[in-house]
Amino acid sequence: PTKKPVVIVTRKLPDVVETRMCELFDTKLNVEDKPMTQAQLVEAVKTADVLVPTVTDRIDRAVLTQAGPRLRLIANFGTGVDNVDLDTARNRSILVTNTPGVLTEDTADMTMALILAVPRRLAEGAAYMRDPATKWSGWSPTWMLGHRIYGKRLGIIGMGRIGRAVARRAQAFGLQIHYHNRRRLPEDIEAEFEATFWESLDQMLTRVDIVSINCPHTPATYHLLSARRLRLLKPSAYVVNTARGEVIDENELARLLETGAIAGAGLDVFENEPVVNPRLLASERVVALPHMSSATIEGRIDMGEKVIINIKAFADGHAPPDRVHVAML
Ligand code: 8YV
Repeated sequence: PTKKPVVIVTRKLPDVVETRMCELFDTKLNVEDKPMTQAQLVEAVKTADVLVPTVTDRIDRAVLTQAGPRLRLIANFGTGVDNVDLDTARNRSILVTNTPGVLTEDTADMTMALILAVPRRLAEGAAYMRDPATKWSGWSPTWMLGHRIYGKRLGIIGMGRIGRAVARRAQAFGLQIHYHNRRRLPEDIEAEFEATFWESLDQMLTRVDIVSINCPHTPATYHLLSARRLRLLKPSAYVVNTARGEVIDENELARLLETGAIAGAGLDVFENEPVVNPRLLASERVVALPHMSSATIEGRIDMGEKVIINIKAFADGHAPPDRVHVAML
């Protein structure tokens, strides 16, 4: 039998995933689940055949240029690969794989939850009921009023798997689907969602009531919702982001929320995680979550299975099924 590949996992994964990985590979686990320092990542890539990082590990040029000759695969535990310097990996012939598909529905559920929660002030109401300082004085016809979802226009930025899964849910809630994507979708898919395509993101932003970010973070989408574009939104508009914080200019978003120039935001991701801009947290118009859209036990196990399938294919000398090509992004 051929030698098992040395696999270094940077964070604690579900037990079933770790057990299976230890059966199949010469696996080094991170039992403490403390994020590795850059120095520890450099040590890891010097000895591993395969590295399994997560969104919290910066696999940048400095790390990759110090990788040992054995390192051939970075099997990212996550769908977004903006934590990995793909160009340097390619130049050094290191394959990169991700975990697409298995967190689509969970992420779309959380996106929909935020689309509902922010305009309907769900978090505010729940916090009010729990706060021992506020004694509920009873119902009133003009109190805690939010805004109707039904019939509003949702503008989805990025109509990939997750964007479409959001569209499917949103349609059931009576939202009208608008979208911006690099490529227009085939007619039959557009028809399924009764979706309106906007080649111009600027034009879409002036017309929609809720914007949902569902694109990856790449050099091309960094601050796609720039200060200028955010100012195109109607004052009654909401922004929801379950993709990556870097896609939005957060400072401008905070400013617009403070001045009431937009109505609210539902944010599961932030520019400098785990540091969150305090101005966003101070705003009652914001529902903030700690990067948990894909955080289901089922999803994490599925992600682990994907990682295992990719490593196994690589170890058996086959092309890993979820290889990420720079041109795909
Ligand atoms: C994970 C994510 O929490 O897959 C992604 O892109 O952001 C999340 O699902 C994270 O990636 C785990 O590494």
